[in-house]
Amino acid sequence: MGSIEDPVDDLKVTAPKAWAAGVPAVTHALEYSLSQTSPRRTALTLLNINQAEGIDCPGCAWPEPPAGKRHLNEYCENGAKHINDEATSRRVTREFFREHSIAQLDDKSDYWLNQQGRLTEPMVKRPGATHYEPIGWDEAFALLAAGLRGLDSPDEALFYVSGRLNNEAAFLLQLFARAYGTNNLPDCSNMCHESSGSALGETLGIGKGSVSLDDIHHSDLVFVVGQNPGTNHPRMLTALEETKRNGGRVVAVNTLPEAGLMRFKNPQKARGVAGRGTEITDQFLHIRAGGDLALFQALNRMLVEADDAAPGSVLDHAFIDAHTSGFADFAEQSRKVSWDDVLAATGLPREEIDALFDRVLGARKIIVCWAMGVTQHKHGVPTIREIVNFLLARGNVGRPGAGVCPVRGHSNVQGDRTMGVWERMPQSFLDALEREFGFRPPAHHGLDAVDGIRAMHEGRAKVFLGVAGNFVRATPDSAVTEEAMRGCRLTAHVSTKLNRSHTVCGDTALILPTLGRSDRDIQGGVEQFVTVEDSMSDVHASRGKLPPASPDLLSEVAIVARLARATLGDQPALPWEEFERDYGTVRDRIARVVPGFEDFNARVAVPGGFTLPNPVNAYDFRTASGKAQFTCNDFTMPEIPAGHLLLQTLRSHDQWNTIWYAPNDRYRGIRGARRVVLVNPDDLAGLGLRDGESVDLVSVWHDGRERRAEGFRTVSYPTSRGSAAAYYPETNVLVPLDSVADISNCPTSKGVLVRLERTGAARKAAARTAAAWTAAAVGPDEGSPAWDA
Ligand SMILES: Nc1nc2c(c(=O)[nH]1)N[C@H]1C(S)=C(S)[C@@H](COP(=O)(O)OP(=O)(O)OC[C@H]3O[C@@H](n4cnc5c(=O)[nH]c(N)nc54)[C@H](O)[C@@H]3O)O[C@H]1N2
Ligand SMILES: Nc1nc2c(c(=O)[nH]1)N[C@H]1C(S)=C(S)[C@@H](COP(=O)(O)OP(=O)(O)OC[C@H]3O[C@@H](n4cnc5c(=O)[nH]c(N)nc54)[C@H](O)[C@@H]3O)O[C@H]1N2
Ligand code: SF4
Ligand SMILES: [Mo]
Repeated sequence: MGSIEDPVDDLKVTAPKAWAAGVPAVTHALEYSLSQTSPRRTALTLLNINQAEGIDCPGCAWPEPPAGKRHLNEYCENGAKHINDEATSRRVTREFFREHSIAQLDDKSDYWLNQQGRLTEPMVKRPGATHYEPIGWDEAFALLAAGLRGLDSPDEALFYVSGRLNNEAAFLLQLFARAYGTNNLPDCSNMCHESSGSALGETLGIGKGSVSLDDIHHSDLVFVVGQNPGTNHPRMLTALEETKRNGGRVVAVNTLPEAGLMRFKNPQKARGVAGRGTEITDQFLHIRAGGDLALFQALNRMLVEADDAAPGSVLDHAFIDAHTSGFADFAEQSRKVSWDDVLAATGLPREEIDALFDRVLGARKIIVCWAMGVTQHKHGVPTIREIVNFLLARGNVGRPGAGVCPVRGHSNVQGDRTMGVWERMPQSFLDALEREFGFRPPAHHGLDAVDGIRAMHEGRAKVFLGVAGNFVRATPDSAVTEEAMRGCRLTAHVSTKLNRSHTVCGDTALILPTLGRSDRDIQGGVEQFVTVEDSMSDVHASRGKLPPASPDLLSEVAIVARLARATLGDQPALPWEEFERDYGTVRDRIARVVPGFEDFNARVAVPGGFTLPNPVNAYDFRTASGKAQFTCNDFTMPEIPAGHLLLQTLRSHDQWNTIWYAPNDRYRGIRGARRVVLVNPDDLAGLGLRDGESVDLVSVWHDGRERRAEGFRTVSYPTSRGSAAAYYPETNVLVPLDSVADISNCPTSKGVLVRLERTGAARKAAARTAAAWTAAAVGPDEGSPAWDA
């Protein structure tokens, strides 16, 4: 197969776009799809994606409209790219692994690794070997099983899950891990919406969103906080367009004026193709990084004070009295919020907050949506608690058109949690497993992603199994994580495509290739389907349509079932073969273990599936007090010492998490390069830097370890003062492992304190050190390389 070279670094910057989607989005989706596979396969995937009898989009977790109300093209540009990145015709074969040593592969970019195509057969790296070599499935399972059985304690193994995994395989994986004897089930949620789960579980009794698509459509006011839907949840713009058409308003709170927050041209509608599109945002609050807690504290103070002035006219006392606890303390704390603090933390003029407050007073039904701009901060959990306070105060929880909406990332990340992939599942779930399967799951909590890395690094964890995802690139502190991975006795990854987690591996390493969402899955001659749960708790089927990428692939269900059998034998006696043969038998077990899944097989057979009940919408709050909980949260804001910036590590338009498809970020006007750092022009000037200058990003953390990302170029950009933005995963090296959100342990990927050093300056400093060592003369000054914008 032809090798795909890295795009040449060739930065071009133009003005950020004022609108999202429209015709260019369709063109880009088709261009990428056709670069991967044939027009016929592209047509097949695109006709089936998100259709009731079709393939669930492997992209984000945004829900589909009810069956019968879907468009023929019920997908976005990025969904089309993701599915055809999976449906690619390119293949990674045993010859490929013979030609490329692991060291050579490790030198390649993440882009290059992904572009090689689909994995086709199981591979092993033996201790001391330089290359992966083929291995049969049975031997691969025996090797992994022996590795697991050879540990001193089951807690020396980690079972990582990424949110692409379907419900059936996720349920079996957690069953296997617990039958084996550990709750070590870290997942991508640990790095994503963990702060949402922590805050919502404590205050509302369930860690999920409470709204439906219909609620969004009929809300009076929708907040979109710390989220970039134009890129990351593109069909959310269709929903917000509908909100607008029904007379609702949208408020966006962001450190960047993202294109998708401003105006949307719906490519499925004539007016979106030809016209100006829909203004999405009625008010944009260009907030400082980490200022969201202060913003909601300010709104809460205003609500409480307005109600103090005219009791009963602002707050929903009937709701507060009947359904909540802790109001008096919350109100008292809110009255003390300092305006000086609020204005400093948000960087917003008082008039903008006043205008926002007027909108709030004018809205009976309010929804707050949020994503990584909120969860990945040190104070992500208190920020979300304060959002809950804000909604509870006017009774905006539990009724139509109102509620909490944490917008999930991966297509089945919410489902994987529902299935029990969590290191801290409640005892009631473990008891249900025991009743159903007749063994006692371990009760002590397992390790999450960050603690799992620490355990590997310290030699307390020795075997790592990753099912989907790219652990090495998704996690913080890349240098530390890589050491941790390389220190393992055995690492194994169930994957569709090659990635960094295969090149940074343990002493023995396995690549276990699997079917993707788009592949047809036949077991014992019978076509199987899998199920997923989206961000709004809709559960439905997904059926692959393409011939499998290789005859030697196994499904994820089959891999987990066979590994479990190889490891556990019949202790405990569980029907792993039956589970593999007929996924319906797995669903029967889920129906008996997981609340809300009664009659699972029958209800999921209906096109479009069913929606899990959210007790919050019946005013049933399963918290410690049995009521929705108001909380008191201390004011806090990130401290940014002079000469520093707070870096957020985020996604470009042309990437899916750790994998980038092209070095472009179309809506932000950046093309041809990813090692760029977006900085406010006034901050650039203050730092004595020019637009387009070559800099290293150096993170500042109290452990004294140097974390440096080299060779970035500054781009003068309208980000809020004091903040900078650069792409993940190139910048993960800068996020200290110990820098996590309070309570949730989520890495602070949106709040990394950095300084910018001229690349030339760094070289000069290095040269000076070298000179001091060798007492030789310093060479000619290279300065910073010439660059024109
Ligand atoms: N195309 C595409 N789609 C995706 C993904 C992908 O990689 N590519 N990933 C999926 C996954 S797993 C997830 S979790 C979601 C992520 O979806 P997002 O959360 O939208 O993803 P990020 O790119 O991390 O963007 C964070 C947003 O928060 C803003 N922000 C940063 N800091 C702050 C702050 O302090 N306050 C406020 N108010 N705003 C802030 C940033 O400017 C940016 O707009 O997307 C999912 N969908
Ligand atoms: N600095 C920084 N770090 C972050 C973030 C950030 O904003 N900034 N975001 C965090 C977030 S929100 C998340 S969710 C994580 C994402 O972390 P992960 O979910 O671990 O990463 P992905 O890039 O989605 O994983 C891509 C790989 O999944 C495999 N894959 C794809 N489809 C399938 C499938 O159907 N089955 C199987 N078995 N494998 C498949 C492919 O081999 C592919 O290479 O990253 C986190 N890390
Ligand atoms: S919005 Fe998300 S789920 Fe929908 S088509 Fe786009 S990527 Fe797929
Ligand atoms: Mo995510």
